[in-house]
Amino acid sequence: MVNTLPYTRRRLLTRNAGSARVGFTLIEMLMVIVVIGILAGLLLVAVNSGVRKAKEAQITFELNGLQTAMTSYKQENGQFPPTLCLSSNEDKVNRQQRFMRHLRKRFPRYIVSDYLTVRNNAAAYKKADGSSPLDIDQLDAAEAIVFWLGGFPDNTAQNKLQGFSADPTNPLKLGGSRSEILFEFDPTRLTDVDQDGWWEYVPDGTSSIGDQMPPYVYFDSASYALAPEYPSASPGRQTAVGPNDAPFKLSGVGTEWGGVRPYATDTTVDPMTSIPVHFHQPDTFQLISAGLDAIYGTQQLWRETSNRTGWTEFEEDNLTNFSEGRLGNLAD
Ligand SMILES: [Ca+2]
Ligand SMILES: [Ca+2]
Repeated sequence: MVNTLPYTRRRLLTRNAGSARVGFTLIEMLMVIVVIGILAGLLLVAVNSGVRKAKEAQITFELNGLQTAMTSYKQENGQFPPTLCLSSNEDKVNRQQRFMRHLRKRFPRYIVSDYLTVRNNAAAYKKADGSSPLDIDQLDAAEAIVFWLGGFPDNTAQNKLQGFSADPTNPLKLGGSRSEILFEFDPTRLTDVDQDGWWEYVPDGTSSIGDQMPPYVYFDSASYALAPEYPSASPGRQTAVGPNDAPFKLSGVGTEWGGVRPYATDTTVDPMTSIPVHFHQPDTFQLISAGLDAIYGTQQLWRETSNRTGWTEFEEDNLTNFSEGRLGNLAD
């Protein structure tokens, strides 16, 4: 319609419209900047939250895979693999006997009567850097996962786990045909932070606070029933580890996660040892990731209800095989 007006009339309309707006005022500019700032902040929060959720989903997925592998392990071998570190206060001979009992159950044709022979056979376990483990009865709550599900490395720079020898009379030797492995470990995430020669397996990525992720840990209920002691010192680790120690936060060589303990369902303790006796998941096992805060926490009390007495903020984001998400979510 404007085009039907005479030329001068159109010029007037255009000039009037233009003179009404010569630019943004300072206040308008500031408002725009503030709005952009708020939007950017919201976007950043959304992105961070999305990244966090994606990382947690990845860990949960892997925990489910580890759980399936442990279940297959029991179907094939009659029992879940033992956690020896639970009993690090236990007499060393008892611990070695428990280890031997499990080996005989799993490899009935592996005829060895003494632990020393087993230990010497296990010395074949060498990593790509050529280092050997300290001792097979020192497998801790993190290392047990890698050893029992993954077996021995192939001794190349790949750090790839190849299961156990298919020779039933010496499953601990290297080379030859191998038994099927139950879980495919990502070689790039095998680590040995405590430098004892046994690998641990860490979740993918770094924590949300920038630390290296602590490894997955595993506790089986049968071991706990036999030796319900929280882990204490093991070679290369700091000593005093007790129920009241600081939360374990992995930040490099020399620190440790030996203090991480299985969850109990209530505060009932053994009167002699003051150790919680009611293992959560009493017939199976617990797999625990410290979550993205990289801290396991100290209270070890699993709450089905909203009563969080004794629950620390560090437990809130822990991921386990006995919950669908963070522990904190399910405690509400
Ligand atoms: Ca290790
Ligand atoms: Ca945590």
